[in-house]
Amino acid sequence: MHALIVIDVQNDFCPGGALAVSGGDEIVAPINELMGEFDAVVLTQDWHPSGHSSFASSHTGKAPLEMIDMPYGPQVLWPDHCVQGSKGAEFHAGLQVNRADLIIRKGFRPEIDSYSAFFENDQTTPTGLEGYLRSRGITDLTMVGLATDFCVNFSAVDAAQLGFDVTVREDLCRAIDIDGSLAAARDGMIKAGAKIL
Ligand code: VGL
Ligand code: ZN
Repeated sequence: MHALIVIDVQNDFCPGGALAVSGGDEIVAPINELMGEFDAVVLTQDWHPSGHSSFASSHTGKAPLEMIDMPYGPQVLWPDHCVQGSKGAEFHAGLQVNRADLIIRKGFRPEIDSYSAFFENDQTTPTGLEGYLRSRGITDLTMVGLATDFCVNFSAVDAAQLGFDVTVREDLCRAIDIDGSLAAARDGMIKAGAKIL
């Protein structure tokens, strides 16, 4: 059983959004076309309360893309994005959301960020996705979405470490790429055992 995992194809990660990823909207139509080839389709949705601890605006004197030390380790600070219930948190209007079997939300705990679809950034708090996939007998995952070097990367590494057979369709992902983060993400995904296409 093979699932397509569509990571964070939301307005705030597309051109015009609060944390726009260059070309983020280009992947929407080809992702829709791919959905029919899988036994299951799962969408993830970055879903932060306002004032989330990953927002630079929540830390006096900090600007977006600066780093901060959280109890669980270093954390990049972001512009306010994907605030629960906002337009920016909605999926891109062209994405075929109706074809999803499951939508999993992440990043809803104020004090902890969650890039990965499987574990929050403390690398221990589960989102529940692993249990869903296993109980459906899903062993293989193809990952697409935004952004290659953050949420796709963390999701792919966790999935590979959990023992899923993971393929990242890099042509159906777009990256933020700060300070070599894309190259580092590629290395990390390959080391974890994910295949990059
Ligand atoms: C993401 C930064 C902050 C992502 C989410 O979807 O890659 N990046 N929140
Ligand atoms: Zn986020």
